[in-house]
Amino acid sequence: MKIVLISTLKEPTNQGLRILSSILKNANYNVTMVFMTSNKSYNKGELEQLGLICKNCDLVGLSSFSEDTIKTIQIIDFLKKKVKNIVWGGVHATLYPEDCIKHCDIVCVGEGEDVILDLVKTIEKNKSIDNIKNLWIKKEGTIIKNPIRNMIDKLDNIPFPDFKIETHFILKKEKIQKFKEEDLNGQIRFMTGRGCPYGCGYCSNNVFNKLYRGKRRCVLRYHSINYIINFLSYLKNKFSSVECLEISDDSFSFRPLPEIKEFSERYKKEVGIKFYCSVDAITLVEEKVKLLSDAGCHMITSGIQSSEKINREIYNRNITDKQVLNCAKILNKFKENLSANYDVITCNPYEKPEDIINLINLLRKLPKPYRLAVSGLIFFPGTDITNMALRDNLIKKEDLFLDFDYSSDNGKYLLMRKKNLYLNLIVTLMRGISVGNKIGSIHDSWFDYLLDERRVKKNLRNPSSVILFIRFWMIYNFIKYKIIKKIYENLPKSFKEGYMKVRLKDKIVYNSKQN
Ligand code: B12
Ligand code: SF4
Repeated sequence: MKIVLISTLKEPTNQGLRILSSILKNANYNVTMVFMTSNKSYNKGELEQLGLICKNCDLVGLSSFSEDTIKTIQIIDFLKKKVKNIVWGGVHATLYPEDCIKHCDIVCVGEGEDVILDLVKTIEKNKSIDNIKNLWIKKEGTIIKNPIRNMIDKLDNIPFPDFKIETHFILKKEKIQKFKEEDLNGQIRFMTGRGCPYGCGYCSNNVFNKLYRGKRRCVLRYHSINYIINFLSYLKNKFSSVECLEISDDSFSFRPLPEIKEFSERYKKEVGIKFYCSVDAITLVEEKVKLLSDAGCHMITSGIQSSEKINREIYNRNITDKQVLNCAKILNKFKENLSANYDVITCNPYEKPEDIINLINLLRKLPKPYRLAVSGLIFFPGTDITNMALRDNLIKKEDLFLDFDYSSDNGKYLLMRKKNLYLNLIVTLMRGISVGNKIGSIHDSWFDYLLDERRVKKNLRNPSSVILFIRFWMIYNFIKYKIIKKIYENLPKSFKEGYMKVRLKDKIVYNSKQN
């Protein structure tokens, strides 16, 4: 059987699909992987090239995030008449099978490891696929919704993700080409565990946790340190250009201290490339950061998201401002070698002005240097916040998979959400690097002026000057991200490192992959 697995993510990385590829290859199936990386819809030529790769294949498997929905549907529509079986899986298919099934006759909900093998074997035997667990199947106008199987308990039983890039293709500059080591961009990502017990109201884990209730032994599952080190050593030996690892676990600090100790000691000796990871303020302790920093961790990201009240009451995140500040204090102790990143969410329609002011004041208390990422609240299908906002008529169904470039479309997003525009703009302008006497683009001394009660009220009541500012700022961002950044990316690495050292006089660690 010939199988083609296609990722429509913008980056040529997809651990889930790579695992499915390994599973099928281990069962002796002929698998080709194609990374259809693109920021925009595909053109006819790109689809035709994909059509040639999929010619005479028995099954196409697609994997996407919600933001890749339009591109994924384009591929399905194009291949529909050429390929008999097309299955759509991944995070978006799991969150929103009701919509995916309108476009694709087979949709995989949840983890796909056992499903893909069942599906391929059943097709091979020419039997009915109607009863395969996790699959939704559209047949003669009806939809069969099969139940979910249990979650995989022992992650170590899963084979290593497929990095045999000789059988992979990538879309680059409108051409589908053989995947080369350089397409990894010097970086690998690996999720060493799965699951997050918090299930915050806006996050995909909120949906996974509901979906798998009663279908798993525990929410958090880990690969053993042995598995992780063996896999990473294999990649390091295979790809000499890889110089950075992202541990993509939702929170690496979920792991108990003895495991982090074992990981750090072995990683330093056996892998030894710089890495970064995310943590959560509840499980982070100083000893964990020390071990990770000693092992080569040079950047840690922690989610703040909102002020304590909104985190608790709207997002169902039981994280206190005290825990946030404590986490920041710990990270700051390692500032010589480690940069601290924080994430916050803006444009939440349930926030009141005082909630946003509380968030701004919390961010002002974080010890510098740090980097702040600010994203507009994305309404992922199926999450509690989305269901609540749909019920309250605050969003429309069309808002569920906005085709946005979240990194540079902040202005567009702010204008679209409208509510509390002035305060959300201040939070957005705080994004970026905070060092010396600045938080992002705002000077410390400006906050009293900006947050003056009368000024806040006036600008919230009549946001016309705020709108004008945002429009100019969008033009500035367009020039910065679409023109200057592109030129900067092509400059020699030594120049960029020198420039960043001068720019960040304070001791924030420069990470070339993040700039
Ligand atoms: C690593 C990661 C990334 C990495 C790489 C992605 C990757 N998949 O390798 C990078 C950094 C590129 C990334 C980027 C973004 N990410 Co991200 N990311 C993750 C993260 C932390 C882990 C993904 C992962 O590796 N999972 C492990 C694998 C094994 O699981 P899986 O991919 O779901 O695959 C399984 C099943 O889904 C299924 N399956 C998958 N594909 C297929 C296909 C078929 C045919 C079948 C049958 C089954 C199947 O089987 C797999 C094995 O069980 C998740 C959070 C999470 N907990 O999953 C967020 C997550 C996927 N990201 C998310 C988002 C929003 C983004 C960004 C848009 C963020 C932003 N604001 O910019 C960007 C995308 C922009 C861009 N430029 O690409 C959201 C997506 C939500 C959604 N509804 O789409 C998630 C879920 C986090 C969240 N907020 O809830 N991300
Ligand atoms: S802590 Fe992070 S990963 Fe876990 S549910 Fe909340 S947002 Fe998602």
